[in-house]
Amino acid sequence: LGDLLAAIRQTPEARQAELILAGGKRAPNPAAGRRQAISPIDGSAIGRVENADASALATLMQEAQAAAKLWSRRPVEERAARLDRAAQRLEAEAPRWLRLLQLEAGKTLDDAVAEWREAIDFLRYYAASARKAFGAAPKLPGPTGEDNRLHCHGRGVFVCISPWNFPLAIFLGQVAAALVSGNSVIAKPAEQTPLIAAEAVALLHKAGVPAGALCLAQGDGKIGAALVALPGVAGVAFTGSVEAAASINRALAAKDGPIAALIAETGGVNAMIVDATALPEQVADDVVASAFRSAGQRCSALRLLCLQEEVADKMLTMIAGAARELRVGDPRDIGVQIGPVIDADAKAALLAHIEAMRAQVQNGVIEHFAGEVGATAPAHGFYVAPHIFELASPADLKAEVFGPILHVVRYKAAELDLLLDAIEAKNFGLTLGVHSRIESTIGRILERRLAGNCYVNRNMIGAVVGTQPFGGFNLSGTGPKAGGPHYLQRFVVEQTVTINTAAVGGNVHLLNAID
Ligand code: UN1
Repeated sequence: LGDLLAAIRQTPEARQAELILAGGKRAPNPAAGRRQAISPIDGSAIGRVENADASALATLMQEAQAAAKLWSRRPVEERAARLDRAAQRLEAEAPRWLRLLQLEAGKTLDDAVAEWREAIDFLRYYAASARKAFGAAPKLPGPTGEDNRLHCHGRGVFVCISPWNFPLAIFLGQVAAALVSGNSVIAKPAEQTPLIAAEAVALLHKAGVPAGALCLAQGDGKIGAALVALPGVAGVAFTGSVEAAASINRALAAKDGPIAALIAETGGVNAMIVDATALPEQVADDVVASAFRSAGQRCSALRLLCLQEEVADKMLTMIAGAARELRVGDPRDIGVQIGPVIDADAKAALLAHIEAMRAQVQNGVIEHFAGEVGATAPAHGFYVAPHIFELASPADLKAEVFGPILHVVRYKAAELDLLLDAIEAKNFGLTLGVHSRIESTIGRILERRLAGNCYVNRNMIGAVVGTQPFGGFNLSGTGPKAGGPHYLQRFVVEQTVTINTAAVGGNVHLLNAID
């Protein structure tokens, strides 16, 4: 770890300056935009970052546009091969990526491994998808004497704005999808995880992605907003809060010129419904994993547990018992299951929520479980212990609480439809869990189409690329699903070419060769 720390301390500033330079321009006054990268494990500085200069973004866009013209004309195979090369390198360099994920994002080793694996999967999956979808354009049915084909081309410049909770996998997933589809990218990673982003960009550059085709603009939401507002943005891929997605949507709509594509993945107030036939041990395991793993910092995480009243007390006792076993502390300690939340603001907001819940006893709120931060947790880290609060009604949970705090409601079997109405009324639609051994109940719940990812009799996190395409609808996002067969389609424009072969038959092959 010492070596890694030394390496990180040396490189980010230089690399960031280099990356901004590669994008066209170095900030005229670098000191103004310089800041420290902080580890949530102990609040220490682990690197320095140079923020993008808002006044240089127009130049960055010009560079990215120029690069897009060349990059989009490279054969699909060449673009895909660069993703595969990056995947290979990422796989070979496991220790340093895992340590970086632990250090900058506060991940446990389990979570770091899962994310690193997911990042590799995204690179390979999108490379394979692009070969399949954008390789040779097959001849479409039509009259003789005519050649009809559908070609796909990159849209131009994509702005990719990614979150801190999957700083490697979601960052690389968005960027890889945009690149392999023939776009150039300006990436704006979360301000909490700049080092991982800078390293991921370097990985792709080393794998042969041209510097101008992938530019990095570090900074906070203001830089993101400035990027989105630039003329020339052909598309935005965004993962983060509902509020930020709405403001990006408004900003894109307010611009003159071509309509940009928006792919937004946001949050959810994700429910799990547990009926009286569910297996209690399994429920306890799955609830604890879904609500508390990754310190609850997944958009897929369980937020609202709905227990059929006959089994509620027993289930709560078992869940609290399982939660009591969780150790909260330094995620590098292999015996710890819950690491820190991402920063001081997140910790303060979660602690405020816990206090607000405790102040609502008169509204029927019951505190069923309050965990403790382990005695060995580093003093200046951002640790929040898991908590379980029962609410009087599902309507009492108004918004996504992004941390290890679980809310519970009881329901009567005869009022299942009312419960489903209440979940639907929240207007989210990301993940849903069901625990039941009655097929008709499962069917009745699934039939309501309450979420983009539904999990039956298992936990509700950790969607696998290519196996469980991930993403929601309504307030939870636009689709298409990440790691799914339709994702890349949103990154391209389609062009139908019809050729009268009697006149220029010889050109058909040439056209097909152009990507
Ligand atoms: C997110 O937390 O922003 O299924 C989305 C899962 C992950 C969630 C990623 N793919 O748990």
